[in-house]
Amino acid sequence: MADFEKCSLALQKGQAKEVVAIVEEAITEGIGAKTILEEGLMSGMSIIGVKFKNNEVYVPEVLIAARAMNMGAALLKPLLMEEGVEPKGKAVLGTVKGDLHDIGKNLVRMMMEGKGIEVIDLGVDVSAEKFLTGAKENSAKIVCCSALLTTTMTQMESVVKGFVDSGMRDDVTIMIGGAPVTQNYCDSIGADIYTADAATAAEVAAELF
Ligand code: B1M
Repeated sequence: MADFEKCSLALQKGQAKEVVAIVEEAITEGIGAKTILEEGLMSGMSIIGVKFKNNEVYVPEVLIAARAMNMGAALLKPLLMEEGVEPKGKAVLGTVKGDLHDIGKNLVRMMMEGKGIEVIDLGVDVSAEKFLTGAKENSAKIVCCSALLTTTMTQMESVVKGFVDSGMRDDVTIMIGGAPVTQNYCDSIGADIYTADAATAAEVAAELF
């Protein structure tokens, strides 16, 4: 039986090989991808978050934990995909300018792809202009912005403004999320939809299509 406690500890130590092995074991045992993600991976990452806040671990440790998390999560991607689903529509996705956090964004991508949505991932540190060009070039109907810092979430307002100024505001639905983001903030900047987690973001996006 895959040991999620061990997986969480390995993730916290950045032992990517160990994390990958336990995730593979859990998949073989037929445990659901969502359970593996939440109990094996995200549990470890939230402990790292608390330790990071309390200065018990520092950026290098967090980076190797994040690498282990991304490697484990990548194995779950095929399980999150619905077999034979035709692409429902296109979304562009990115972490806003000045922000390098990509784990939550990657989860949003995986969950959306799992719902049959084609996701154009613009990466991290994405400027308002890049969101605009990305949406235009790909004729994307949904624009997804992720932010993890209180100092960078304000970039989401620039993204909304960019679409207003270019006359494209009515062509897209702007979805926002990330730890510091709230429904109130979404309302205040004129974005369309706030969701608290990646799975809900994907459900809502699929409904929009
Ligand atoms: Co950063 N960091 N970090 N960090 N980091 C936080 C966010 C912080 C809360 C830690 C803390 O102090 N407790 C804090 C922010 C404080 C604040 O602004 N309020 C912080 C800080 C301060 C910083 C630096 C400034 C530290 C420094 O250098 N002094 C620096 C900034 C760098 C930059 O971006 N310019 C920094 C750097 C880093 C690392 C590079 C070391 C690393 C990132 C590695 C990577 O992403 N590849 C890192 C990490 C890993 C974290 C923590 C520990 C974990 C974040 C994470 O991946 N969580 C984090 C503490 C924490 O969150 N507890 C912290 C797991 C992930 C699944 O959750 O991304 O929230 P999350 O995604 C969730 C939801 O938010 C939602 O779905 C997911 C769940 O399903 N969601 C969406 C996300 N995007 C969405 C979009 C949607 C919908 C839902 O629609 C479009």
